[in-house]
Amino acid sequence: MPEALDLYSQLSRHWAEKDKPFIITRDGRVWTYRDIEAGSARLAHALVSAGVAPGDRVAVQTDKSPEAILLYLACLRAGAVYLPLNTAYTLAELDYFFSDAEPTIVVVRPKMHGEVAPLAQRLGAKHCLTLGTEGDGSLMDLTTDQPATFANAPRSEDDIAAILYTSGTTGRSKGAMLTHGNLASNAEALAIYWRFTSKDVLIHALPIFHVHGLFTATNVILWCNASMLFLPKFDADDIFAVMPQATAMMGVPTFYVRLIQDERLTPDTTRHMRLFVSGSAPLLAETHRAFTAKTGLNILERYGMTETGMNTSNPYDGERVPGAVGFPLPGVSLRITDPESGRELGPGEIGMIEVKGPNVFKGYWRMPEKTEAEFRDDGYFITGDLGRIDETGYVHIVGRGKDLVISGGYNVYPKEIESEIDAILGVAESAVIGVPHVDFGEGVTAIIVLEPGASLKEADVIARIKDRLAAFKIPKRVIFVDAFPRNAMGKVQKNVLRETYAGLYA
Ligand code: MCA
Ligand code: AMP
Repeated sequence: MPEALDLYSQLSRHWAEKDKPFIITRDGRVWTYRDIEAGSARLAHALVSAGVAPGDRVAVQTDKSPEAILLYLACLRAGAVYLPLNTAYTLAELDYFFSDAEPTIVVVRPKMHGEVAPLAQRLGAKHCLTLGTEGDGSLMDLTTDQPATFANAPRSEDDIAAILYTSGTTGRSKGAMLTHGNLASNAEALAIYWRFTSKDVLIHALPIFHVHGLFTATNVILWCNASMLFLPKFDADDIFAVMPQATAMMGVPTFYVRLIQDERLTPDTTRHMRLFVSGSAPLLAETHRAFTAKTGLNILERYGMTETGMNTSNPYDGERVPGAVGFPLPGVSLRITDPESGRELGPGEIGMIEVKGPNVFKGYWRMPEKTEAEFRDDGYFITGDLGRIDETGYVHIVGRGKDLVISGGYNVYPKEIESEIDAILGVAESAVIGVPHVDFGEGVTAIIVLEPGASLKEADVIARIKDRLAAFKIPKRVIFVDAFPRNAMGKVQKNVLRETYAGLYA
């Protein structure tokens, strides 16, 4: 019989040590590989009993817990499409995701059931179930008496394993369809490139609703039959408490900015660690160097996207260059092109980063035109990031062709915030920009021109939008101006605004 190529089969093939801990929580609870096989089987039965068929979407907005990871595995096994959602998303945002993805089942935090269930029902979900952080909730109730084995739904490499929403420059979020093959190929490439083995113990402090925490971190650990120290969120006390048991950590630059300010970061506290990985946003060269000065260790920076998983990485053995994102991963082709013509550019020239490989997604959910627009005829995906390849082959990201702010590793598309602000009575127009921020890398900042006679204040603007947008998208500052700087075409010059307010969060 040919080997099954669905992600769960590919991961579980590596689980030789069944009694090995997969997840260890801060309070010492352990889920072994045997436990996750049984637990995900019970949850897969629960999903099927709730009416989930292969290809159906299961939308999940829950707090981080081992059971939430089991639910992800259960979806893979049932052939369902896992659709994780940031816990910061508001009801207005959920409305859009549910309308677009039409999930069969919605799983939410117990405290949110009252608010979300009517919305889920109105938008056609069969059930709105709950999952708490202590193995509680109506989803877990459905697992009682379910068998500990499950016949996995047959899935091919090309079937969709997950949809992750990523905002677009137009303000409307797009669901990136990631296949079993996309996720498996990236897990394998990273496990090999970063030398993960079953002896590794990863500090996992990232959220599990984005590619970084869910796929890059968790799938690599699953691929290697390794372990993770599972923390609810980034907390320096927790990180230092578990570090003596760990060998590796993956984080966004904000993790490292915070760690270098902590006097506990020393060669001694990090002596057990073989690898620190950074990604999701640019790691400042000064942060890289400060970390090395304090620990003697070099952070390994890599570059990825929701649509592609990881594309490039600094080398494990060779030089990890501060400010560079390294080389294309094995199997990934990367080129720099002229953004207008698509013509390939030479070494050192700055242009659009395009990638192709088994990691690159299948397309945007129910958006064939948008999908087509972001691929070249020869299959390369246009990332929207501007970069160059230096003479030694290292890729450098030099900016973004897309109007995007990255705050603490979360993407914020200005258009979405501007649309909400522009709808406020008294606002003539707004421009949302990212301004250097010591902690978050970039701070979301709104610049507003008011209608004549209007008298809105910063707090009024925040109050009007905070129930509609996730908290991380809310501007850290709102600034009022008489007029925007414009170019000859009348377009607002955001680069001039970024320069003007560059010192705002210094
Ligand atoms: C929290 N807040 C934020 C952010 N996080 N504001 C701006 N940007 C943020 N990232 C706000 C909260 O709403 C709250 O506001 C206040 O800050 C404190 O909240 P708290 O929860 O205490 O914040 P924190 O725990 O300090 O979180 C900061 C964090 C976290 C550790 C940087 O945001 C984080 O873990 N980020 C990782 C994101 C991530 O995994 N990205 C990967 C995307 P208020 O006080 O007003 O309520 S995947 C990806 O990008 C690609 C594929 C890739 O390459 O990886
Ligand atoms: P997302 O849409 O959340 O997957 O964010 C992907 C974007 O994050 C990329 O297109 C880049 O703009 C940015 N990004 C990820 N990793 C890095 C990195 N190491 N350096 C600079 N930007 C990065």
